[in-house]
Amino acid sequence: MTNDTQSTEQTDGFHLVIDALKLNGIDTIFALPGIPITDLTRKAQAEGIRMISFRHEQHAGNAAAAAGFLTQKPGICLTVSAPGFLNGLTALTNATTNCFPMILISGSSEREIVDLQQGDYEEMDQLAIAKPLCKAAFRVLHAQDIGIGIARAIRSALSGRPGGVYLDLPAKLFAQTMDAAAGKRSLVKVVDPAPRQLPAPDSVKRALDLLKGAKRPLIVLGKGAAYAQADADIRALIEKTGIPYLPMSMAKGLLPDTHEQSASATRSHVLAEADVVMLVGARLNWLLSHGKGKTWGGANADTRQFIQIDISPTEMDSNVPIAAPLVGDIGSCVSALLAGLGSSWAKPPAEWTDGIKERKDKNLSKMAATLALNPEKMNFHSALNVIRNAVKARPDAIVVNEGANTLDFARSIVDMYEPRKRLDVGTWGIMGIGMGFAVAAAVVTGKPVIAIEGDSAFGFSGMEVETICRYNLPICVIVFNNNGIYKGTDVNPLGGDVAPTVFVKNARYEMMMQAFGGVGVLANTPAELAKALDEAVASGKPTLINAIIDETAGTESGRITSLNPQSAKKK
Ligand code: TPP
Repeated sequence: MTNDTQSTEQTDGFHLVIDALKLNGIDTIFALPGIPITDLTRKAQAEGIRMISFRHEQHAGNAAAAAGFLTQKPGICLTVSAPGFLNGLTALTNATTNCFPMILISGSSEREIVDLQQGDYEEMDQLAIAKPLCKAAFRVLHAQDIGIGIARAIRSALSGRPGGVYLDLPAKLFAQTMDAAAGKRSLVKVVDPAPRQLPAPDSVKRALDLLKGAKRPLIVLGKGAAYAQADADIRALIEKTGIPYLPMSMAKGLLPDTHEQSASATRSHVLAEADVVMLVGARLNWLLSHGKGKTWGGANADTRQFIQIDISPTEMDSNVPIAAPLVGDIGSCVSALLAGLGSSWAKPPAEWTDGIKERKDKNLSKMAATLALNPEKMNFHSALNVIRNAVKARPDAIVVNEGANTLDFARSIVDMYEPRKRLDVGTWGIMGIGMGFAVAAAVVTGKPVIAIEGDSAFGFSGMEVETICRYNLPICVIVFNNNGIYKGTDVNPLGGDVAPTVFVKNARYEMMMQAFGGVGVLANTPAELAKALDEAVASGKPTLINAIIDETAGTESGRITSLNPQSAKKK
């Protein structure tokens, strides 16, 4: 190093971390302060990073994951060592399962003591624990490596299939000093962190040939398609081919749910009867019954062929053979397909599309009749009808949704109109994403957020209503209060303690929001719910509506009752 590039000014680990994040366009951190990262949260805020501080790390982590999904930038969660790290780890693993880019940065204890297991404050070999649970894991020991460490974390989170990355920053690192100019030079601005991956021309042709020959084609859109932000091309592909499509739950809104080609209202029919299925950013996991079995039965069970668009080559043939794998980023694959359609693409046979339309119309009018039933009585349908109307009036609002019945009914009743407006329990069906996802949605988009929450689901992250109030976020939480998990009617056959699925009856959840200065409303009727929701969305004030739902209305595990193991022993 020459003298003229050296300065007398010093920098340190704290500032190098902040500068490296800022250099890469990171403007928000979701955190929970404590040793050794308290000062990092303060200094980051002082340097202009938006610091959103939570009450529990899992929710900070979920917020980071949702921010990653919405923005295609890795969401950052910052925690303390051992317990804080572990609290964040569920969110990191969930993000990886969902293919959302996020980075969990945790402070850690002294390596020398941890490795000799000498009992340090919050001692834990965090790197080893994180490794099998996320996409990549790194540790930085020297201040001059912070730039590279953060660059590796960003590239790992975003490139190929996105996912969760763990970055371990030992306490000692933060106070390490180095020459400021050299520090600046050590930082890395990641160039093209998610490079486009073009599909091979022969694989595009193979896919198009298969699609062309189909008599009953179907397109399935997954949340990967929503993440890709290739909205216009995806819509053009569907409209130009005329192929019916099914959106998975977080792909709802990529095209409006009211689109004439949507086959959602006749899902079981199209899955059972399609002869060629093109998966776009959707995996053949349990949510699609692994591409086989009864769901995929019907006339074409043995001859059905799949086309799969995915950035990860090893996703192909994971459950059933894929006749036409299309490996690449979704935007590139879809635009290559579009280019290959030509001007004389024949729409699918009318026999297929007319049959779908007929079934769909029948099911939609059945649904309309159910929604119109007992407008005074509060149950899943009447309450969700109110929310359905509210989202129709504000299609830019983001819906967060968790629970069992609350999730399954909301998914089919509440239509979405715009891409990436629905965030939910995802691939794992995990409870606890509610308030973290809601906070992230409000923070990164500034749009109104409507969180539709089962009362059990809400309980996992309920304390974050304080966070919502503290940052005055435009979030309306609606708790579907049916007194328990699935429903509130179980009884203990022996008497004594209440049944394990039942909560305190008639709980006043709205008071939790009032406790922190937000608006709390008890809604006993759909009219009360509609009024409170309209006011919440119009005012943007933090609101919690305690929607009292008939406690007998739910079913065990919502629509996945069959996954519950049955006891072989007769009573
Ligand atoms: N713990 C986690 C982390 N995730 C889970 N999915 C579960 C437990 C099991 N589980 C699935 S749905 C659910 C639970 C506990 C709650 C269902 O009750 P509620 O949220 O009140 O919704 P409802 O069916 O009443 O609408």
